[in-house]
Amino acid sequence: MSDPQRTDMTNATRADPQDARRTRIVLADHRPRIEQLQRRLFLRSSLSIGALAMLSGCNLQDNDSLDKVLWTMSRWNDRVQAWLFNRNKLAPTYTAREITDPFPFNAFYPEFDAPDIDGSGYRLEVSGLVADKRSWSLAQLRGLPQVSQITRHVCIEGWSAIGQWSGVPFRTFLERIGADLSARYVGFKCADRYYSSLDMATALHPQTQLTLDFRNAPLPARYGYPLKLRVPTKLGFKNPKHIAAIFVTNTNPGGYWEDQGYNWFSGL
Ligand SMILES: Nc1nc2c(c(=O)[nH]1)N[C@H]1C(S)=C(S)[C@@H](COP(=O)(O)O)O[C@H]1N2
Ligand SMILES: [Mo]
Repeated sequence: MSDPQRTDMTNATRADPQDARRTRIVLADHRPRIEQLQRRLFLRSSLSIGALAMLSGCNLQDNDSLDKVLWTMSRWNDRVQAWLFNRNKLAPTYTAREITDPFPFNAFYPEFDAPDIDGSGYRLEVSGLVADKRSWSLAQLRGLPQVSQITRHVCIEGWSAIGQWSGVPFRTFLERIGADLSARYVGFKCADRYYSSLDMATALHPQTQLTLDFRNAPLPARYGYPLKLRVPTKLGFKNPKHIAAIFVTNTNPGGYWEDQGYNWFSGL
């Protein structure tokens, strides 16, 4: 990891030492966020924050403009990641012996607050750019072809764990509902007010799975009952649990963490 203060001050220093000092103070305040964004970029070789400040027309002197620069970086980062994303490259898979037990729980609330959903009355809502907007019961979802994977879940908070998830290949589901596969995004609304979204290429990736089971049994409440999306090519927060509704759209739906500054693409 390069030092953002050192690598990025060159332009600003040449322009005006006063500005450079103010910039350094602001950058120091936001160092973790900048480092998080920078890690996934190629700033070391291609673009400094100084250059980006000029591209985005910000002077990096107050929090508002720093936010603007960070959002500009993050949107540009999304485009680079989408362009680099290899539609056929598979995430590593593991053996049953390697499954992490107990598997960690995570959500924006403690485990005892995980929603308690009645599976018998459950219907998955479908909307947006799809031909067939009928809702789906769990029995109907279990009637679709099922696959299983043992993959690693990676949380941005610094832990990872290997789990086994089974369900419907998400591509199969999207084809079944007549989704417009040339649309840009698939959005997810969850029973706990969480929400997230994926680029269509990731939604169609062979390992992206509409998951009903964890370790060969229905998902327990803490891991997303009755339905979650398993996306082994993305960070954990792009794996929505307790899915209530799925929609296909050309407008980026954002997400719970995505809208608070976490990079939207967040590929692994
Ligand atoms: N509905 C919902 N889905 C969610 C979250 C959440 O708070 N609510 N947290 C996300 C995050 S940050 C992580 S790391 C994983 C955790 O999934 P797990 O409990 O199966 O480990 O769920 C993701 N999906
Ligand atoms: Mo996470």
